[in-house]
Amino acid sequence: MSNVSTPTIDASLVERFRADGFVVVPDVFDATDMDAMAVTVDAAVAADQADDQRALADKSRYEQSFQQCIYLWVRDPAVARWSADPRPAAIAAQLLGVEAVRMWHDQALYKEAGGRETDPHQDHPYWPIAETDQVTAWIPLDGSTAAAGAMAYWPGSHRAGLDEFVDIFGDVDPDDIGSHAALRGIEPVTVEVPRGSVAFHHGLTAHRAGANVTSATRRVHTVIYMADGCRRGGDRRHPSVDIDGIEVGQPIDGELTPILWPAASTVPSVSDRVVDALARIRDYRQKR
Ligand SMILES: O=C(O)CCC(=O)C(=O)O
Repeated sequence: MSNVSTPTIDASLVERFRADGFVVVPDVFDATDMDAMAVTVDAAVAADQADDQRALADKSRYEQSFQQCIYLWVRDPAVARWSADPRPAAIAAQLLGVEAVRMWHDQALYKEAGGRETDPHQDHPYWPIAETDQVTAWIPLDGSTAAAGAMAYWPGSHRAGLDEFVDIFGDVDPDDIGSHAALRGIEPVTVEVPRGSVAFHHGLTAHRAGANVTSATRRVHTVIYMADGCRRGGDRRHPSVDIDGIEVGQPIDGELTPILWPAASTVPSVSDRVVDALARIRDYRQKR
């Protein structure tokens, strides 16, 4: 990990992120990186989904938006190498304007061919984190196109005073955050991301993704970063704080939330205790 050069991004990208709540940073990874990352994440997703042979039509409404494979880094050291890559972590720190960032968690989001749209939402309301200094790196392993389910963002929505839980997990259409009074007059912008580039969005930015009308799976890996020093903000359950016993008000600094920038000399890993605890609550996403 120590031999990759870490980018300092142009100030104009930081300004755009601060204004819009999202930004595409070009050429974070080269083609060799993307090939290797895709092979690695594909294998981890296949292992994660091995027991699930259901057709898309038999899945829940939420699962028809994407296969959500969370904490792949914990179970697969080959994925950990990519989830802990110092390049997007360094960019996340620059975007947030902080010295150090931790991982909140990683997840692959594979939208199958024919998969429905990802409903509009903000991320921060799903997380028991007091502060709102989080940013997601959304890394499309093939690049993203509107036809395959590119992301769309409401520019400036992270500054609109909105921190609204939208239940995208159930069987009925959720509230439409796009028609919230705080977002009046703002239209979502669909962003196609070239392969090797990374789209970053703030934890309060309202976003959605289109349906995948192509015949191939839209393959995306993501890493969520938070400023070091963020504290547990409530008792909403979440493995990233529950397993490490982080109490409300305490800084989030457990095994599951390692510092990713400044980069360590070795890829992070967790103890068997944490691996076992995570395996026991693999179905936590259905309980939200
Ligand atoms: O990839 C998607 O369809 C949605 C991604 C998303 O909501 C996120 O990364 O926060």
